[in-house]
Amino acid sequence: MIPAAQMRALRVRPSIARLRPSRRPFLHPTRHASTVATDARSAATRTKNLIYGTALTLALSFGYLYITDTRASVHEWLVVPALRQIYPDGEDAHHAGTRIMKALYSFGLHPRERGNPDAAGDLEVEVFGHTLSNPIGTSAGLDKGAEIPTPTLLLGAGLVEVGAVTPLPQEGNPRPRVFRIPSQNALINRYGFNSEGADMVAIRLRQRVREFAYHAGLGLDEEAERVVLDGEAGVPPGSLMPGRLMAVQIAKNKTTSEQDIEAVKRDYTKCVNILGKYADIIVVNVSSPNTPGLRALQNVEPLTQLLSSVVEAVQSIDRKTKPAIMVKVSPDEDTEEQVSGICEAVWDSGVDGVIVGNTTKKRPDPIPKGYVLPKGEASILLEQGGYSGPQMFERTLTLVRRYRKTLDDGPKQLPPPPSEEPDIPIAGQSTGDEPDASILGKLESSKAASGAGDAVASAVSSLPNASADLHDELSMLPTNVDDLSESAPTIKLPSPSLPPTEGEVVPPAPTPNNPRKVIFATGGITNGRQAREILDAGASAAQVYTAMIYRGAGTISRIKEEMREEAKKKK
Ligand SMILES: Cc1cc2nc3c(=O)[nH]c(=O)nc-3n(C[C@H](O)[C@H](O)[C@H](O)COP(=O)(O)O)c2cc1C
Ligand SMILES: *[C@@H]1O[C@H](CO)[C@@H](O)[C@H](O)[C@H]1NC(C)=O
Ligand SMILES: *[C@@H]1O[C@H](CO)[C@@H](O)[C@H](O)[C@H]1NC(C)=O
Ligand SMILES: *[C@@H]1O[C@H](CO)[C@@H](O)[C@H](O)[C@H]1NC(C)=O
Ligand SMILES: CC(=O)N[C@H]1CO[C@H](CO)[C@@H](O)[C@@H]1O
Repeated sequence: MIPAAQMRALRVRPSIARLRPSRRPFLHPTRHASTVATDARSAATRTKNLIYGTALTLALSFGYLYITDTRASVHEWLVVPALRQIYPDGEDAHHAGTRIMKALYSFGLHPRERGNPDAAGDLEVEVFGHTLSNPIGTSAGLDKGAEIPTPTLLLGAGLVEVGAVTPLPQEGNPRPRVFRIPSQNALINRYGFNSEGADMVAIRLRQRVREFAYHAGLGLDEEAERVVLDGEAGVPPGSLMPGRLMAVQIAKNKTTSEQDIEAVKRDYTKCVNILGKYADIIVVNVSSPNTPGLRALQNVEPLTQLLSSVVEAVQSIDRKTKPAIMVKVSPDEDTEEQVSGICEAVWDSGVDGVIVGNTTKKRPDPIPKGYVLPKGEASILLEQGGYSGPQMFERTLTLVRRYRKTLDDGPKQLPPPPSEEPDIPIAGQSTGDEPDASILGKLESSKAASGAGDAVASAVSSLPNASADLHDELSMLPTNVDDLSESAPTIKLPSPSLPPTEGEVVPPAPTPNNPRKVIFATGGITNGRQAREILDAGASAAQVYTAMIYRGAGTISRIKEEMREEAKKKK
């Protein structure tokens, strides 16, 4: 991609050259002196032009190389303050930033990480059967409409999350709805899920896939799209870049009542049907179960149902490998009951992981300790909405540790349902076709089944021969029953006669076939040391939002560089 601008820079020289002959006629009338002198002069002119031309070319080339490098400090010290000056409203600045990025990208002038530092492999992490080149990502809200996933990845991110996207377009809350607290490098937002709607975003994502296919020489039609989405182009179908992943976050319409589980399910299902095939990961924004007066288990039920409906919708996505599914949970829902309730629903529904953290409704104390906010900022703190900023970090870290532990403990081990035939529920679920509703009901309520996918996974591993491929499929998509028959057509699960797993009650500890639930973390992560701590606490990726707003396009490269320095210091 480099050539576009360099070519333009280089083209300067021919155009300067063209100037020279046209100047000659002007020189002619005054040409009394000897031809020697004239020749000397024109030689001097030529030399001067050459020097100017070369200097200009070099300046443009270096300027281009500098400005389009994420390591250039202009992004932080010039672009960010300029945007803030020009656009007093945070949302306007954000839109402008997105527009600029889009335009620069289309001219090949976008900032990008140079030198491929991730090639060393020192920051690699395994996620859902993919090797991520690095664990730093952007989080939801930064690119709600999926307008700039590619340039965002080119900033050096291993992961980009677009969305949230709602089934139908909706406005969100009235503006202003984003507020800066510059002294704290913090934001308050109450966007209220403004979205262009799933159809619009899907059109964009489809276009992106087709352009990729076209550039890869596969054509521009539906078949080319299918080839790319089925992974035959050698890149993940979402990110379209090796070693990177793209998550798509989905949410319900505002008018859909949270209490109406069936309606919320329809919203999620619709989003999955429209957007699912373009994602490597589907993220669901959920509320934890906390209806007062209900026992923990009763609270878990609706959330499990909701997540199960997403799992089911994902299984019928028309693509060879299905996206993984994660839920994003609020840091404000942090009681023991809420955390264990969410983890329980994750296990029971077969969701693959949790994004721990978000903005908070609380208002943390300003930093440094004892700092008194300027008046204007103090009043902004009173705005309603979610707070994000570096103060959130410790809470995020603590919460990641708690989720790591609770998820690793596995599903609650409740007593087995009285005297049921142990193998029937597993078999019913594993065929994938028309499972007996009453059996499923028992499965749900027994809570012993640890998620259908997990049961299937362990069952498959005990089959006479589950090929290595199948194992891979499974570890990537632990819950995906349909996938088994689609992607490994030679292996048919013998439906009703799976060998009963003896003992029954104890759900399996994580194994290669029954992978550990994945955690991503978001909330207050601003530097490499923190990212490292978050990973050490059990997360596989650290996502940033607010830090990018304050520190610009180079933030991700910088965080990664700091992680590498941390690693060196330790040695
Ligand atoms: C303006 C703004 C919009 C956001 N929109 C969403 C969203 O649509 N969905 C979501 O799950 N999180 C959203 N978030 C939360 C971020 O994804 C992130 O989890 C949060 O800001 C904490 O991370 P940070 O400290 O790095 O900013 C938004 C945050 C901000 C500041
Ligand atoms: C989303 O919202 C619209 C209008 O507010 C509503 O009619 C619809 O049922 C909701 N769900 C879906 C899936 O469109
Ligand atoms: C997202 O989750 C939060 C709580 O965790 C909830 O308050 C909000 O209504 C959800 N929004 C949507 C659109 O699903
Ligand atoms: C996450 O934060 C956004 C923005 O503040 C908010 O709209 C959304 O409801 C939150 N989601 C969860 C799951 O907390
Ligand atoms: C029983 C049987 O055939 N086992 C084979 C299954 O496949 C693996 C390779 O994936 C072989 O190593 C086993 O011998």
